[in-house]
Amino acid sequence: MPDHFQLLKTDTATAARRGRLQTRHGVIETPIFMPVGTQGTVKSLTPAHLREIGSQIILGNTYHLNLRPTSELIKELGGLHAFMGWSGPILTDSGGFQVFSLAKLRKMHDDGVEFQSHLDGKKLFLGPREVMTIQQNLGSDIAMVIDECPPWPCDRDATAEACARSLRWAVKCKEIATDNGFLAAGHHVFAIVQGSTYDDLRREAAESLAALDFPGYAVGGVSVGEPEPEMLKQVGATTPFMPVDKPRYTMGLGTPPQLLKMVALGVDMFDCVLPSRVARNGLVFTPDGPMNLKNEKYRADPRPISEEINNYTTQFSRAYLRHLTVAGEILACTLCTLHNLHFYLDLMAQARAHIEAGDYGTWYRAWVERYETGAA
Ligand code: PRF
Repeated sequence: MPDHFQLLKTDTATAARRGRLQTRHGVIETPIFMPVGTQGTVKSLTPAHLREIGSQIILGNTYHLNLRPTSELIKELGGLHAFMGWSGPILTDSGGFQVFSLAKLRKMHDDGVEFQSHLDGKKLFLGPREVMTIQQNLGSDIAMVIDECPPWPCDRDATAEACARSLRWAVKCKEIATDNGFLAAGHHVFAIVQGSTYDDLRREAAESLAALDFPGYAVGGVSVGEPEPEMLKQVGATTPFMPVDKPRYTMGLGTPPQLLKMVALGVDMFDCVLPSRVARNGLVFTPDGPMNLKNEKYRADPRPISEEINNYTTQFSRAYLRHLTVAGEILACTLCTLHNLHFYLDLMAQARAHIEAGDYGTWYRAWVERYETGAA
């Protein structure tokens, strides 16, 4: 058992796991959701808000922070934790995926990807050396390797090529992090398993990466447009071949039921912009499904978003939250984001408690059933 990750309990009826991950900035109890702070801020919240709702770790983005204000500047100012006033753990994505979703004029090379900044058109390059340097400048607690995420759908040959390139890049990232002392200093580097919809390619990628003994492993290339059953099938085709004694992370998803279903498949860590993004549009989560605060039916509704949830936002009426949302007030973003992130963090706290109690399987199925049939 590696000393940075403790597997405290594995569920018997599902593949759910209860774990504990040690980082340079504290311990993370898993399963866990990581609020997304792409630009060095979880939009509309202060670090004090994040702590109040129980955030254990947040996510930052190499691609964005390196374009602006640059990782060199952040390093000069003491690293990302000091720069943004967040003293807890930070995971950073490597930037390869964001190049594909945001940048212009991309060109793939064997040693990295060439692209034009979506901000000012400047020509840039990201390869293993660059992403590891940037994440070291940021002071990331968990740095991701650079990978190539195939689009959906993607033919088998192109997928195999992306897997081969991602494996070469992962080897290089680990070498760099070993040689420059990043790993020895207690920072973690996670590998990413690609393979699109091809189970055998995912298995091969997972096994090759497992042999390299990374501190953690991610499922990449899911939730890129495929239907939910396909997404879950891919996660389920990957987790059995990931090391049991290392944390597992699915990148960039999903809805509350999807998180619970992935926990049942043996995933420990999640991030997603969904709860914070939809909050800014007046959509809030409840145990009976999502609630659109813009709906006219809440105009004079004195009740909180949910009687069962206790957070800062649930002291206010639906009518007040609807008013703020319809009026386009900044406070609407803050209150709805607080609520949605608290909802996700609390859902993971409930999952942890039920894995410990040994009834995760029955609990999560009942939770999903209520959420999916509810009329919030
Ligand atoms: N790779 C990286 N970041 C990601 C993804 C990926 O495949 C995804 C896909 N779900 C989201 N973010 N590096």
